[in-house]
Amino acid sequence: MSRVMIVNDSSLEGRILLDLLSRRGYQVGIARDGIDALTMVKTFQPDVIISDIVLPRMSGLDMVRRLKEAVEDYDIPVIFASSSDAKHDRLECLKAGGSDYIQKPIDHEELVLRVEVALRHKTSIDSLKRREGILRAGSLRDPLTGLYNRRYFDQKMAEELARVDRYGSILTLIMLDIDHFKRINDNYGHLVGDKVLITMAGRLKLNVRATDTVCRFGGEEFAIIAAETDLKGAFALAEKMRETVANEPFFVADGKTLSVTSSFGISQCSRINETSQTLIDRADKALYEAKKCGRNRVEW
Ligand code: GH3
Ligand code: MG
Ligand code: MG
Ligand code: MG
Repeated sequence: MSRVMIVNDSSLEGRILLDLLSRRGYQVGIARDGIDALTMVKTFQPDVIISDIVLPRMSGLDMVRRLKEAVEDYDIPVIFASSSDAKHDRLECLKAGGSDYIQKPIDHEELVLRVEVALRHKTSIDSLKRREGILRAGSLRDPLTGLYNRRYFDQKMAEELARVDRYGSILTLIMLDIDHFKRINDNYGHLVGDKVLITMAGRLKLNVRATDTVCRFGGEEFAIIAAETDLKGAFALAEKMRETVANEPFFVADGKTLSVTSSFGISQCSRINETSQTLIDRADKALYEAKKCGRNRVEW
């Protein structure tokens, strides 16, 4: 079943589109504005997005720009809906990264056809990616979260360490471990645990720069390779992530939320006898300290 995400701040319009598309057999989710949508993309994982342009907090155009920056190989088609019939507005939508444009008031037959076209594109891109092995197990991606996996982490670390050697650049490693994750699984089940991991992955990705690499290191552990970042910068980044995790509840099922915290350990690359393993070991040690000191903390 294909998933359609509607980004619309009018509950009436949202409702009408939801009814229309649900009747056509789509699974439909509604986000109220660009900020909501950025989070929801990670949990709902839409195949196509239908978005207003003018929205509270973050516009539809900014939302797509952010998604393109934050999400590797971004490929979710976005149909913009607007009451403007100005050429300038249509062009802005396409420039921002939208794939299509529909004029309001929305003609239902036209919208359904445009959704079908967008889904055909998405499906062919997905199968192309599968063929390339990007989504296959044994590739460089973790299938649950879509993040890079341990194998990619090892490659990337080797590259970055070579850069440190050659150019004397700075490199830090941040390890993150979800606090008491076993309890989440035990109390709510593995599917909820999985959902927390997916949401976590999304929050981490949306909080790093393009030069940082977020990986699922294993289980409920994540690693962020922060290039050109010193200890102070990495600490600020880890603190920001810690807050993003701890301050906003995680949506796990219809309306149900969970509070989640996480602990962080940081190590900075030295130029002498440093290997991926020595960096991991020091970050792990710091992480252990963070756990020992009460969790929901950053240590280095
Ligand atoms: P701590 O605060 O000390 O880190 O406690 P914890 O419970 O998070 O630590 P522990 O390492 O004992 O537990 C990790 C749990 O993560 C155990 C394992 O079943 C669970 N886990 C690992 N991978 C997955 C996964 O892909 N999905 C789900 N749902 N659970 C997973
Ligand atoms: Mg762990
Ligand atoms: Mg553990
Ligand atoms: Mg843990």
